[in-house]
Amino acid sequence: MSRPFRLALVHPCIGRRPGEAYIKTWQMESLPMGVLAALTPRDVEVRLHDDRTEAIPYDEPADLVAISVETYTAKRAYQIASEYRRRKVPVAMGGFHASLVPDEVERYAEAVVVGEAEGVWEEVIDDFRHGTPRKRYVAPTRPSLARSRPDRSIFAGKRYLPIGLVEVGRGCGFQCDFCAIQTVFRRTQTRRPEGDVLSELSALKGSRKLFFFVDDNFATHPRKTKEFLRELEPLGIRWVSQMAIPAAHDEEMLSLMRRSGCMGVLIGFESLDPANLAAMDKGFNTMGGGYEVALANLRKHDIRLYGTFIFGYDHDHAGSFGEAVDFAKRHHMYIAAFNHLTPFPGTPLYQRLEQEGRLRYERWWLDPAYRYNGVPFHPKGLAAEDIERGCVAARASFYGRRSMLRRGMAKINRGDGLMWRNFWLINQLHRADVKLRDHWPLGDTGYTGEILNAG
Ligand code: B12
Repeated sequence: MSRPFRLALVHPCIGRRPGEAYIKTWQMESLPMGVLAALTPRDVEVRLHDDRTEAIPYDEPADLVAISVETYTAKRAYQIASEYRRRKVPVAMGGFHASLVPDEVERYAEAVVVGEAEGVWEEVIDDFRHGTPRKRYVAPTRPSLARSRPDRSIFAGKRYLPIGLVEVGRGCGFQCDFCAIQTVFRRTQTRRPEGDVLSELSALKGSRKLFFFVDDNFATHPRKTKEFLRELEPLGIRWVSQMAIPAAHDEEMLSLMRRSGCMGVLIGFESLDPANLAAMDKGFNTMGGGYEVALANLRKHDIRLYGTFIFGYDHDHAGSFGEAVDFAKRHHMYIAAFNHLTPFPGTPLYQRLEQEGRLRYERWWLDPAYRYNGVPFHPKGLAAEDIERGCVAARASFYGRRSMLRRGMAKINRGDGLMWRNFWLINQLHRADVKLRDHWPLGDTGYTGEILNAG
């Protein structure tokens, strides 16, 4: 009898300094790998190696390695691929970066999948099994997500944060100029069958106290979202997700969200300056009376906030950081992110900065001098270093002890026992990350081998 085909799935980390622990807040279940495992024919032997939580056993026999590549993890993914290539194991790559810049990724992979895995992955496996792989596979535009329930058996024994990641829909209808989502999904959203999501949640309910719906914009289709929330309510779970401001002006939506167990949402405020918002094609953030009205609505429905802010658009100035931090503190945000603007390849932002000659590196994600938190372009009005320092100072202030205490004692954050306990844990983790993340390397700095191109 012939032995089964062996597939190794690899989720790369962004990078590491040997001997140092990886960023804790980034260690969550790998849904791309879970979905890939689910799409893989049953007679294939599948293993997951998560580079964020464990060492990769390169010498364990494998017939094919599949690596998920994001822009921040590209350098590390190419290092890992080289290790396998040295052992004559072929590598397939996919994911956001592969979809954004397939010509680059193709240099380091025997096969690259552009777009979603649904609809092409079985063909990729079949071709490798028969020794006839193609160099590039392009997914049909927006395949059905009917078979996208992740196979979580591959997560067994991995030490992920205890939050259940579940997808309801994929994509977002807006076109913010910095966002990789709109570039890859062209402003469309597809949704998993509701029954499938609900049965996945029912099965996980006993082992997860909190769920994270990883949708790019949970409320993209208000009518369908409301239908889903009505079905969700009887399950009695706690959940958090991500959405855009318009939903915060829809009180029926907020009420349904709360009743179905919504504990909080991530909202991209990005900037307090309408001129910056207009420049990023996110003018809709100021709709319906602006942030204060939206935030009052969320408070009224007891929905906590994870606010995210971006710095580096042309109208930012030295005071922008302090203004955003004060705003986040004043509104007692549960957590908040203060990041520099990042030009991801393929986005309208990247093209604009490239045309204006403002990119500091040819490809920042592969440049040996580039580190996490480095501003990879020439901003206007502020120096790149001012933005880097401003972001770190904003995080340090927001996660400072006094701010944590004030926010932690606010009514909105105390309202639920589990979420209140989590508040201290999560804020502590983010507090520790402020220093750790700054200048975190891309790629493993201990990697001494060559980066090997695929044939
Ligand atoms: C949840 C999430 C997180 C979570 C955890 C993710 C995890 N598992 O560890 C947290 C909050 C930790 C996080 C952190 C960050 N994230 Co994030 N995250 C997401 C989000 C919202 C969902 C990811 C997900 O699980 N999707 C569901 C799975 C099933 O979809 P998928 O990953 O796209 O995979 C499909 C295809 O891409 C393809 N595919 C993927 N891999 C492979 C591999 C092969 C071989 C094949 C064939 C196919 C394939 O098939 C899959 C099924 O169709 C995405 C947005 C999105 N829609 O994906 C952003 C996203 C991936 N994150 C992004 C970023 C920038 C970050 C951060 C750098 C943010 C920051 N500044 O700190 C960090 C980096 C962390 C890290 N890489 O270690 C960007 C990446 C952009 C890019 N160009 O690469 C995204 C796309 C968001 C965005 N708006 O641009 N993130």
